[in-house]
Amino acid sequence: MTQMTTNRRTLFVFAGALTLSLAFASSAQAAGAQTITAKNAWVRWLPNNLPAAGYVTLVNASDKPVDLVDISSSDYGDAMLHQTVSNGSSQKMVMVDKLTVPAHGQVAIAPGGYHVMLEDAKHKVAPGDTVHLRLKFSDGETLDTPFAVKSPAQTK
Ligand SMILES: [Cu+2]
Repeated sequence: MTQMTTNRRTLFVFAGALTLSLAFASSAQAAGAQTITAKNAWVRWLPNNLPAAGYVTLVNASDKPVDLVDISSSDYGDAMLHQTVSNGSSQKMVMVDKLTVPAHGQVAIAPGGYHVMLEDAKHKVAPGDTVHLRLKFSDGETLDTPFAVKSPAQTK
């Protein structure tokens, strides 16, 4: 009797895991491989281990808005979406939880507006390098995006 209960429970857990993985596969399929694409991805590098800023334009090919909800990097310990806000003559940065890419539209993470603050480099990063950011979206899609590292002089 005890044996039967255990077997049944095992089977139940297994069925649950199977359903979950099937649901995951079908949602990834529904989203399509290329709902969001990234273009013009680059990093403004600063010397002396100062935080760098990542910039990219995100294009949404679908008919639904999609939010950028998380950013991580294998090259930096910390990657956060910030917005530069002007306050008269002064500027400050605020954290941004999510950024909406409009349906059939695009959003630019660009100087003067949004930037991806990149801190705590895991290894030496220099102009000419390529770093990778993983962008995660509200539809479950992730985008591994190469960013070209540029010196401040190259971006003027
Ligand atoms: Cu910042």
